[in-house]
Amino acid sequence: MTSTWHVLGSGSLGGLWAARLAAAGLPVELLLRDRQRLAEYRAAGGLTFERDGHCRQLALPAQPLDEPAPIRRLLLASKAYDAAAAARALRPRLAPGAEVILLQNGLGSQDAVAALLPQARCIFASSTEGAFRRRDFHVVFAGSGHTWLGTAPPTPPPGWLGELAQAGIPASWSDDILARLWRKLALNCAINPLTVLHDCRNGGLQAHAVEVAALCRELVELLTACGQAAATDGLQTEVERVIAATAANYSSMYQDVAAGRRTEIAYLLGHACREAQRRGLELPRLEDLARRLRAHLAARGLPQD
Ligand code: NAD
Ligand code: KPL
Repeated sequence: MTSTWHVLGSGSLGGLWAARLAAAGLPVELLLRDRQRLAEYRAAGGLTFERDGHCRQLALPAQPLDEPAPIRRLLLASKAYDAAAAARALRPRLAPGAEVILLQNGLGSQDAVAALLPQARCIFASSTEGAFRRRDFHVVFAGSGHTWLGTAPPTPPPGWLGELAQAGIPASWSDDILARLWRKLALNCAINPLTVLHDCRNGGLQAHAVEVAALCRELVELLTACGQAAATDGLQTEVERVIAATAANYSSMYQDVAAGRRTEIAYLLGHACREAQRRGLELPRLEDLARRLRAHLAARGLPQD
């Protein structure tokens, strides 16, 4: 018998997973912050899932975090800066050997959560799917992609991987999930902060190719020093390809800053700079980028971490 998919973070990606799992007939339970949030969810009539312009209302079961029932399988789909607090709140509910899927961008939050949950099997995820919230409890599927899942060190894939296929969630088990996460972090570091500082769409960075190339060289140096040489293969070419392929889009960090939302800088560029410092590496362009980005955030009254 399958375990219930407990989903914390009924935002963009959490909603996207919950809606597809439930539509496939799998048991899903949303975990909401408190009773007030639960009342708002019920008043909204459940979760609205929008795909290709069609909306579907899903009255998924939901409960507050402090419910006592044990959790065996958890999808933690919060922003990176909220993950540790969410894990701390759910720690008393996790059954021994519970599986916790960490669906956060960047690096740093996964280790923080794993340290808080020694009784759980923490599975890291890296996703290129796209979703956004039109309003509370209304999720829009914005772009197809793929999700890689894995543990560090690697372990055999879990039996429930087939449930993701059943739900139409494109996913694969990776024996080197850290390489996937580092590669995505490098892409995000080479693109996202510059789009904020140059106030441009991704394609606008084609006018700053020398700056992008210099950042890629430092990112290759950093990843290599971190034991992730395989993740540096063709990095600059891929960054240029992503810039061209997503030329008309605004990066996620650009969108966060434009909307006055906190960014995940601490888990992207901040993590890169901390790892460089820890290893005594001098990466002046990344350091300067981080300094300029923090100043930009501070000037807008946004958190610098
Ligand atoms: P989001 O802000 O849309 O959703 C996060 C949800 O978590 C929110 O609803 C928030 O209220 C909830 N939450 C946070 N702390 C909570 C707590 N203690 N209890 C209950 N709920 C809590 O974020 P998102 O866009 O889904 O992003 C999640 C992660 O996935 C991020 O790291 C992001 O970078 C990454 N990601 C997002 C996308 C995308 O297209 N949205 C794509 C790839 C990766
Ligand atoms: O992932 C991205 C983002 O905007 O966060 C891309 C499109 C790859 C740009 O870094």
